[in-house]
Amino acid sequence: MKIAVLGGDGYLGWPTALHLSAQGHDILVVDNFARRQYDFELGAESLVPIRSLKQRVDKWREISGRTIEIMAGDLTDPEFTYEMVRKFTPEAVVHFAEQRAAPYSMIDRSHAVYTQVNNVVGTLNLLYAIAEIDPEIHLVKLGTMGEYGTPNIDIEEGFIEITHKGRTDVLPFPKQPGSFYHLSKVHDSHNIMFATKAWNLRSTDLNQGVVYGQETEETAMHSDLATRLDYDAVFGTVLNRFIVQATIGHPITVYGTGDQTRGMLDIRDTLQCIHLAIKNPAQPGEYRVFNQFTESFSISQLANLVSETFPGHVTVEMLDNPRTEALSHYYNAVHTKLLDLGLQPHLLSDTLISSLFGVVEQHKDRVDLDVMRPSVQWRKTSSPVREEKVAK
Ligand code: NAD
Ligand code: USQ
Repeated sequence: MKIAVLGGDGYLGWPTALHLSAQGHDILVVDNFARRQYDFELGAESLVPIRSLKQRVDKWREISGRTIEIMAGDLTDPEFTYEMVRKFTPEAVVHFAEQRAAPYSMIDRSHAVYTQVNNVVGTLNLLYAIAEIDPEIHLVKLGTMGEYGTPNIDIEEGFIEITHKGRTDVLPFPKQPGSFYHLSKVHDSHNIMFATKAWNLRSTDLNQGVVYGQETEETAMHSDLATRLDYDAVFGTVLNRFIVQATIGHPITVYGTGDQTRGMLDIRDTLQCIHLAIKNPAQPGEYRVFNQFTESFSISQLANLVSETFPGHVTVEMLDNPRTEALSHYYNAVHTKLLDLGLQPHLLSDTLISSLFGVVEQHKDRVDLDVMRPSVQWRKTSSPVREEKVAK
């Protein structure tokens, strides 16, 4: 198949592009390199060194004999987005290309606005391009489990049957997201559902949990094929951060009581899930939602797992939670649709954690302690424009 991987220079997009290419598909990678810019802005860097997109693609051609095409551009630019769809004529589009860090979206007004404009407008341009150029294209869009929040009932896969005053309907599951980033995904979901019905599109919304891990079968073939590993307090995700912290002898930073629970998955399962969604496309007019995670853990459980697996001494520090989120809460989310399609999960194991210790050990001299502690506070609004007005 011809598959466009949007955001294909990122943590998940790059290994997905490689994996789909290795399965024999023709791949186009699209990216505007915003992720590399955020690093400059934040003074942070991937722990594992990463090559430029061109170097990555050249190395892959040398190793596998397969070509991955590149188009550099921004999805918020409609001309670029239309041109990309028109020129490449994809059968499926995998859309990773969004600003994806909740803390980044909560820095201040301009980062919240940037996140929502980038994510919502990019997706809207893509929906129009697909509808006007080829409505047969299957859109596989990365959403997030965080769209649902933490309700006191079981979380269903996208939709819930509700009986109200004697009448029954199947309705989108209520959304209670916890950051302007997570809200952008909710807005995307509504736009995709509406456009799919209005224009008879095919779409799959993958509500993915927190991803951990760094190596996949293809990225492990050569260091030039490595994907990024973020550990800073803005882009680093929880288990990856805990593993880096344990390895360098930094306390593991549990926010709040550590009772908050999240659905999680191994990076290799992200690749498997995307491939399964593409192989089993949505029907015309169908908007479907898959909950893409394999296990749930509380933050304290993750801290304990890392402490117990690490061969040396580990300390755990309970920090005041910089976020606004429920701590003690019920969490039971359905996740059967991808298993029904054949997903074979890589469950979290001591072996995986130990192999990540190994990856971190190789690069631990690159850790910058200045970016480790949380710097963004959910409860504080800091808006330079407003402060200026107040000062006057
Ligand atoms: P990432 O930031 O590493 O990759 C996203 C890529 O998209 C980057 O390379 C960036 O430059 C590009 N991009 C952003 N805006 C763009 C635009 N307007 N036009 C073109 N390219 C643009 O993020 P990731 O961790 O690989 O996540 C990929 C997707 O998966 C995101 O949509 C994210 O919300 C979702 N997701 C990630 C996780 C996780 O734990 N990493 C979990 C659940 C869902
Ligand atoms: N946390 C800590 N200590 C840390 C870092 C995080 O206790 O050092 C806690 C947070 O308070 C939160 C949980 O760990 O309760 C998860 O935080 P995270 O930064 O790992 O993940 P999150 O902000 O939810 O975002 C990540 C990705 C995002 C994706 C989301 C999936 O960055 O793109 O959408 O995971 S989900 O969580 O299901 O919404």
